[in-house]
Amino acid sequence: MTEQKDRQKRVAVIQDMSGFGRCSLTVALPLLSAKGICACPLPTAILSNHTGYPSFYFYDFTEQISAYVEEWRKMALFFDGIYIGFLGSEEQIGLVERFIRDFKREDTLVILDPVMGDHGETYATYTSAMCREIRNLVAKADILTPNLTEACILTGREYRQKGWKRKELQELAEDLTDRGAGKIVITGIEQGSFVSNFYYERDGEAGFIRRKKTAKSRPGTGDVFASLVAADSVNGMDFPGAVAEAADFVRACLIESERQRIPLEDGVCFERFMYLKRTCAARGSGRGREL
Ligand code: PXL
Repeated sequence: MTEQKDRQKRVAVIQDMSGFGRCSLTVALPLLSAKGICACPLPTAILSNHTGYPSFYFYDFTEQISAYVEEWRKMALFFDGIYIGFLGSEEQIGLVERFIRDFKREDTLVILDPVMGDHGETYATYTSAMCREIRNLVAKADILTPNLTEACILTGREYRQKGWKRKELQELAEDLTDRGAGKIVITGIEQGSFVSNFYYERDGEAGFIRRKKTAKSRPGTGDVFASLVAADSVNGMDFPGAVAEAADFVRACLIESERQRIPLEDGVCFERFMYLKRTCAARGSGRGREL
């Protein structure tokens, strides 16, 4: 039987559920849904709020994952995308590798946002063993979306906030493709009054998507960015196009969040932009306005 051409896409989203602070699943699920994708969460941890706040409740979901996934296996589910973000334990990395082995079909895209840290520091629940093990997942990723801190951790380079030359970024990206990743976008590179994203496709294009820095950086923007790149890629958009749309969307969210004086740690009010034409599934439907 031939597959219906406009069949709805389905993506497994492997990340934590944080009740407050706009990150991971609470960002990924609505954004993927708005892109017309059926998003299926596989929680890695349950938190009251993200780890950037001074205090948080953290429930590691590792022990539940096998039984949870076994039910999906019984249902013979398949996915057009497997999108991985914040993980809860070192052991989960092996479970994710197994998930990819069991659920990846020939045309399934694996999108890895190697969430580990930002601004040169690792997040509170990430151990050095976890960071080391995440390198194993890089080899399985069709698309990898590290920020500069994470790209440095993955390749064993020293982090610095500023002064990255194109040649260095190209070498960094090549190092990651040598480790097995297909397409890379390194996010949040400060270049004077701009914030750049450097994209690199093995055997393909490379370049900068640069946007004027107009607001302070905030947590969760990496999750918004990766979710849009994941959704657009699964929907068949070219990689530079997906990166550019994500960069525009994050910038609009940052500006609006600052205008509304939302506390920095509460992330970005992406919900305000969900109806916009370029970001919702009904692209070209005539509703909403361009970013
Ligand atoms: O935005 C990345 C992220 C995801 N999930 C949790 C986090 C963070 C960053 O702090 O704490 C729980």
